[in-house]
Amino acid sequence: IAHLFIGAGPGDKTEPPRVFLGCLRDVLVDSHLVVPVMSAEGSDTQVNVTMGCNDNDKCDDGPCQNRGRCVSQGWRSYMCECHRPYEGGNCAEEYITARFGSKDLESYAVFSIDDDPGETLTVSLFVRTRQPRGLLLILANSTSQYLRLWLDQGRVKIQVNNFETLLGQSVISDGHFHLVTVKLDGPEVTLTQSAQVQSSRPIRHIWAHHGDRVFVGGLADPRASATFGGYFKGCVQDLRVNNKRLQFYPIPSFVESYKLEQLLTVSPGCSSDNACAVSYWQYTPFDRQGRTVNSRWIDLSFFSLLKRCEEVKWCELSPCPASTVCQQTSRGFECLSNVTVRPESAILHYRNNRNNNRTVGVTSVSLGFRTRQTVATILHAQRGSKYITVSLRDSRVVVEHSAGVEHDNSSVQSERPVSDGEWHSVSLGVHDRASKWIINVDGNTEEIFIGVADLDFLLEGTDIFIGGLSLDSPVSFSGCLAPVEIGGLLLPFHLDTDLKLLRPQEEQFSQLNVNAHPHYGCWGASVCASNPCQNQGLCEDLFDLHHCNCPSTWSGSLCQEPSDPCVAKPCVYGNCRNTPGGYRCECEQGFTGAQCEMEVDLCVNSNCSNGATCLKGVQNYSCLCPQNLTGQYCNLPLLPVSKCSGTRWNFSCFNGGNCSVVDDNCLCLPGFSGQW
Ligand SMILES: *C1O[C@H](CO)[C@@H](O)[C@H](O)[C@H]1NC(C)=O
Ligand SMILES: *[C@@H]1O[C@H](CO)[C@@H](O)[C@H](O)[C@H]1NC(C)=O
Ligand SMILES: *[C@@H]1O[C@H](CO)[C@@H](O)[C@H](O)[C@H]1NC(C)=O
Ligand SMILES: *[C@@H]1O[C@H](CO)[C@@H](O)[C@H](O)[C@H]1NC(C)=O
Ligand SMILES: *[C@@H]1O[C@H](CO)[C@@H](O)[C@H](O)[C@H]1NC(C)=O
Ligand SMILES: *[C@@H]1O[C@H](CO)[C@@H](O)[C@H](O)[C@H]1NC(C)=O
Ligand SMILES: *[C@@H]1O[C@H](CO)[C@@H](O)[C@H](O)[C@H]1NC(C)=O
Ligand SMILES: *[C@@H]1O[C@H](CO)[C@@H](O)[C@H](O)[C@H]1NC(C)=O
Ligand SMILES: *[C@@H]1O[C@H](CO)[C@@H](O)[C@H](O)[C@H]1NC(C)=O
Ligand SMILES: *[C@@H]1O[C@H](CO)[C@@H](O)[C@H](O)[C@H]1NC(C)=O
Repeated sequence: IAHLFIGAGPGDKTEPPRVFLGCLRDVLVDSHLVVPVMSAEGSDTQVNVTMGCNDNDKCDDGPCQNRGRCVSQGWRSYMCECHRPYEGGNCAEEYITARFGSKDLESYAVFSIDDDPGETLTVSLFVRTRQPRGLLLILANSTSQYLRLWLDQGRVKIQVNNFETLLGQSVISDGHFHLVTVKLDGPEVTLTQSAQVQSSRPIRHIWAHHGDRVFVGGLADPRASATFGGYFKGCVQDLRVNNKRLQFYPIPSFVESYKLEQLLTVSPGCSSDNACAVSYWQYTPFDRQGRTVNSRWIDLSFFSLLKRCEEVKWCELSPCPASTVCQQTSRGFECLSNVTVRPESAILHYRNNRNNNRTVGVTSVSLGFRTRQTVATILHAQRGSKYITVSLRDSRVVVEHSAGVEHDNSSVQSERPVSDGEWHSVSLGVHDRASKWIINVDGNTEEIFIGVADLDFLLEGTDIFIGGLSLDSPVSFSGCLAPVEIGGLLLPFHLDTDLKLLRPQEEQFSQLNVNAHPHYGCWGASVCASNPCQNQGLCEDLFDLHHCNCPSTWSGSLCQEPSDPCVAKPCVYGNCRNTPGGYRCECEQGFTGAQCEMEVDLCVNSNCSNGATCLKGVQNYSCLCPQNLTGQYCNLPLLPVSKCSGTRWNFSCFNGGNCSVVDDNCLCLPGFSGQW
């Protein structure tokens, strides 16, 4: 009994086995087909042989995750070249990030070098932080810390042999991950950040040996750590010395790693202790469960994944009262609304919460309004001799301003009237080239200030009033206001206590007058409620102004006057005459109808008789008679030339005989006969 092996030899124990990988067909032994044949079930004569020949490149399926590069290995297998920090056969695993300095605790990790890395040493790691200072890593033997890495003003600083230092160019403390690589190659050290060489310099040789230690994030001694910026606060991921990993938390895949000796208050993951929430707590009355005195509450888990207030999607927490629109701002949110201010409500009073250290001054003021008032104060603020007032005078916008210097005051008035009950916008902005101000009304540039405008005082704790001149003065504005903005900050129409969350932005205006009860939204006065229109007139609300749509018989602003119907000239071909409660048309000849709009058809009831044809003429008709009729209405016979009548004077019937029109013969009196 002989054995024939196809595709692999007997007992091939080489690793990997030298087996044939591919397709075979038409394998004949003495004209017996041996391949391909189906072997019996359970037989071991065919192993890993399948019918058909349809293998494809395994890389076609894109097996490598996280942008890993697929490399075909023959027909059946592939290899993924992973990008850092991904690992594993399919690059599906990620090195577990270590969080240092959580809750401002001192934290560090220590690894031991258990081989001889030699003369060339490459240390690389991902770093994420917002702290400009902090100790990243120290390599030390029993006598010397021969390599130190720390952050100084947000940049990586390196010191080799206690002596030679090197500083990165770009700042990495921006909250993003940065791959930092330090290469000590013989007499030179090079710092690379995210594939960009930052700097390099010559050094004295260093040697890393078995037993050396790697300190990450700090040293056991806080004072020693403080020399290099203190304990690191941030995240480290995928730390490597040469090609060996320094894993804080092992991943399932096997990778060659140096041994972790110690891990102090380091935690896995890279959740921050969220700067936003922390600073948010500092000035909000929330308790730690997120509840407040007003039983406003927020879901704290919302913050746990986040870092900065800018990254919180505040509006998703629905912080604004109904009827307002939540708008995300760069560091928080605002509740936008329109508001109706009436003399019976109170002045709105604002103050900015910061009165110092603002780096950017006020370069714009904008507001919108809708009113029918011709004279009113909209906005007023004064600090010492500086002031600004936006008001209406003679239906026009007036902006008065003084920068506090004598004679450096100005007053400008818009050209177009704005008291028409429509929305209008007013904005003041710095003209970009000069330090002059431009006033815009409804997008039209109206005027350029002559003086030097300085509105920064509006942010310096100045009282700002909307609707009047001061808290004690009566409200002089009546109408609606759209959001008012000063220096990019909104003057909210709501009190802070109306919001479900306090606004987190550091800089903000607050509405301070708890007695102001403005009506949210824009509501005109109820001008039609008392139904001022008389005589069934319909009242139309035109915002603080009504209009009566009168029935035809009434006129006047309240439909109070009977209307003169003849004014409308209702008679088309005729004269209009007023009658009690209406009018009458006296038509011209040939016209008829209530408005004399119809031409009279004279033929309809014509006197044309005996089948005569009526012919229409101008205001008249005539009759076209059949042949044997005549007369105006064709009612007279047209006699033929009569034998007897035609001869009446000389051949008339004799002896009293009459000439018959019927047969033109003489009708004789009794006693007479004959033709005549
Ligand atoms: C008969 O009368 C006609 C017209 O009246 C006249 O022209 C004619 O001369 C008269 N003939 C005789 C014979 O009188
Ligand atoms: C058959 O293929 C499987 C999967 O590729 C492999 O694990 C097994 O070792 C193969 N069998 C032999 C005898 O080579
Ligand atoms: C420690 O490292 C430095 C720098 O490589 C070297 O000069 C020194 O001999 C080392 N000391 C020990 C005990 O290995
Ligand atoms: C304010 O009123 C204007 C005009 O009616 C409207 O377009 C705008 O949406 C309103 N704003 C808010 C926040 O309700
Ligand atoms: C304002 O700025 C000064 C100097 O720049 C600083 O000393 C002070 O602490 C700052 N105040 C606030 C409240 O930020
Ligand atoms: C400007 O100031 C002067 C006094 O300094 C004052 O008399 C004048 O009325 C002011 N003009 C305006 C427009 O406010
Ligand atoms: C028809 O004749 C009568 C009697 O002469 C007259 O009163 C009437 O106006 C005539 N009608 C028309 C349409 O001419
Ligand atoms: C038509 O005109 C004639 C002549 O002008 C007049 O005698 C007659 O009465 C008119 N008929 C009608 C129906 O107006
Ligand atoms: C007029 O002539 C028609 C036929 O043309 C005839 O039927 C009718 O009787 C005549 N009328 C008179 C008054 O002669
Ligand atoms: C002829 O006419 C007259 C007047 O109309 C009449 O009095 C007389 O009787 C008539 N004669 C005959 C024969 O019909």
